[in-house]
Amino acid sequence: MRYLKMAVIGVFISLLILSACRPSPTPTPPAGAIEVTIQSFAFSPATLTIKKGTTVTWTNKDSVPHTVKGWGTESSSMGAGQSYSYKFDSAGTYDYICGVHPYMKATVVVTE
Ligand SMILES: [Cu+2]
Repeated sequence: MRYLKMAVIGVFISLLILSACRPSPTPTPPAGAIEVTIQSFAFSPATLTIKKGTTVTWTNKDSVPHTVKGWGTESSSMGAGQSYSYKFDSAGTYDYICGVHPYMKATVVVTE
């Protein structure tokens, strides 16, 4: 019985140590996370200025699919309510369009 008791205490202590190592249970949104809305066949805001290292999330609020296409990359097709995120690590001007509707144009300006 003594061994069982010690084993239980050992497991309890291990769990305590493990839980102390885990990040806090309430995840804070990443600093400087920015949202772009796709609605009525337009990106809003059309020009966005952010600091480098910022993640931008596009969310499609139209019922038709859109993409984010530019700087040599393209998101997969976003259906209604779907999102796409991209982290801008380098300063510069990033022009982009929707691959499905190339007349949809917008820009992300990334500063140092
Ligand atoms: Cu589109």
